[in-house]
Order: sequence, then structure tokens, then C-alpha cells
Amino acid sequence: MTERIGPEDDDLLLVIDVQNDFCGGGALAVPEGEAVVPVINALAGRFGHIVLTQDWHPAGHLSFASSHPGRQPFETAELGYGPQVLWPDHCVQGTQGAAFHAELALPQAELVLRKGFRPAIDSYSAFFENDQKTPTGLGGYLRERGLGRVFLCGLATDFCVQFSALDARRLGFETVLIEDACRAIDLEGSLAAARAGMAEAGVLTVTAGQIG
Ligand code: VGL
Ligand code: ZN
Repeated sequence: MTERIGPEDDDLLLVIDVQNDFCGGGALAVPEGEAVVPVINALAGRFGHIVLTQDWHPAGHLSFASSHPGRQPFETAELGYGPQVLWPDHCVQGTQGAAFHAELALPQAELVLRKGFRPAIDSYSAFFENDQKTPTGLGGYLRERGLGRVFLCGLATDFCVQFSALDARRLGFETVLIEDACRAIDLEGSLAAARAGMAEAGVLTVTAGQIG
């Protein structure tokens, strides 16, 4: 599809987790994760509103494999709220790994939303934690600010970006995924599943070149 799309004055660019630990050399490096940085920097000038999310875990977080003796990263555990992938320790509050990529240049961002800070619940989505009921407050923020469509980019396509997109749809926002401004972890087919799930939920997928 080559149609051009937005952005309108009340559209939001939601930048998910562009943090050192998800980039080359990081604790949970997403293949080519840092490649999203120049794409997002270039897109940002076209949006009137930008919100960043920051994965922000306390040491010993329950999503870390290291908190489950005998378990390895990328295995799945059953937690109180359902299945949870166990990750290498990453994005620990206040560490360099949790900092935004140094070349991400978005000083105009209006809000930095931290998530995943509750020791026993992970939060992939920018809107709800992984129990699917604890809100982060972002839905209310967007409503109160009168922001309409949500354009998503960042890391990782098949985890935090996907969960954010599905929740944005669940809350009734028009939702657009900027595919080449995202990169995926792709655990056992998770990228294909994410693409299918987002399409089914009515998430529109575009490329950065279609915006503006
Ligand atoms: C993420 C796994 C664990 C992400 C965050 O940003 O996609 N993935 N924490
Ligand atoms: Zn995390």
C-alpha cells in the first residue's frame, strides 16, 4: 500500500522502549534494534505529540529468569496472571541499560511513561500490565488530552509494540503501526503471530514513507 496517511494535529507518535538494553550490545538486544533510531528521529518532526515509554523494572523482577531458580531466559513460566516469557535481566531502574538510546533525539516528547515497575507483574503494553487489567493511565491521558489516532513505533514489534497496539484498539483508538520503525525479537514465530493478531484487531500497518 502506498497511500499517504496523516498525521493530523491530534495524532500521537507513541515510541515504545527504544532503550539501550534492546539495542546492540544490550542485555536483551533485539536484532537491528538500533536501526529504528534514525527512522523515528526523522518521523518525529511530522507529529504534534510524542509520548515515549520506558521499560523500568526493579532488580529481581518476576519476569527475569534469574528470579526463578533452575529456569533459563526465553522459557515460559506460569505466573499468577498467566503465561510469562522469562527474560534476561534488563532495563533495571536507573541503569545505563534502561536509558534511552543516546541518539534518540526527541526532546519535544510530552510524556515519558514508565512501565513494568511492579515487582510481580510484567507490562508489555503501554496501556495495561500483563494481567490485562492494571491500567498504566495512558488511556486516560490520551482521552483527557483529546489525542485521537495512535501511531506506534519502537521495540519490540512482537512484544511491547504489539501489546500496546492491541490495547489501543481495545480502548477504541484508531491505531497505526509504522512497520519499518519497529524491530522484532521473533521467538518461535512470534512476529508472524503478532502481524496476524494486529491485522485482525484492525491495526493499520504502514511504512514511514507513507507518513506526512
Ligand atoms: C520488551 C520483553 C521484555 C519489549 C520488554 O519492549 O518488547 N520485551 N520487556
Ligand atoms: Zn521488560
